[in-house]
Amino acid sequence: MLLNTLRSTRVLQLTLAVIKPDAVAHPLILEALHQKILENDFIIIRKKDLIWRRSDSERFYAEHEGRFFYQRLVEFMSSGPMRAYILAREDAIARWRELMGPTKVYRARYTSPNTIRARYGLTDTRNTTHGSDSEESAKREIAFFFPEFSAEQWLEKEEPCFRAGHAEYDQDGQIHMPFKHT
Ligand code: 3AN
Repeated sequence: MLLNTLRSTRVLQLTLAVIKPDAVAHPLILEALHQKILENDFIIIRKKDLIWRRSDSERFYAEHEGRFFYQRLVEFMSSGPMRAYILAREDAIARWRELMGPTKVYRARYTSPNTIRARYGLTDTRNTTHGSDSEESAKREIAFFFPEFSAEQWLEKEEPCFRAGHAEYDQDGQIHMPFKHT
């Protein structure tokens, strides 16, 4: 099946999206977020369920060390299962961050009530999702969560298929798969 809605003239951008432990703990919220990704025409390139050790959490959030919320953030992010996605789309980074909404949940509820954090976030720390904020951080964060993934290889071998809409959604694996033309 051709994914016509996913056809794009511009090179697809990759981003890292994470569903944090507060949302993964609720299967219905996790499913709603997965559907939200699909409804917004993101292509799911990789998906991984994982649990962080505290040291992973500390490494990932090293830039926030010393901030008043750092300890609670690293504890929370290593407190239970989470889900990471590599997503592709035109303007994937900005679009995913737009869907997430502001970092602070109460601000999100006030200014952007339809965003993910406004709807499902619990507190400024337990705010449901993470998304890369630049191409540089997307590269770094994808490598952090998916060290086996080569963005260069993907760009060369798979991106053109996805961009042309030559892909299908695999219901079992819950990711999109490219298919090659004969
Ligand atoms: P974002 O995730 O929106 O890019 P960052 O990178 O500034 O925001 O913060 C990383 C994470 O740190 C946030 N997702 C949130 O969990 C936590 N955090 C940020 N600011 C606060 C705050 N003022 N109080 C509590 N937790 C915070």
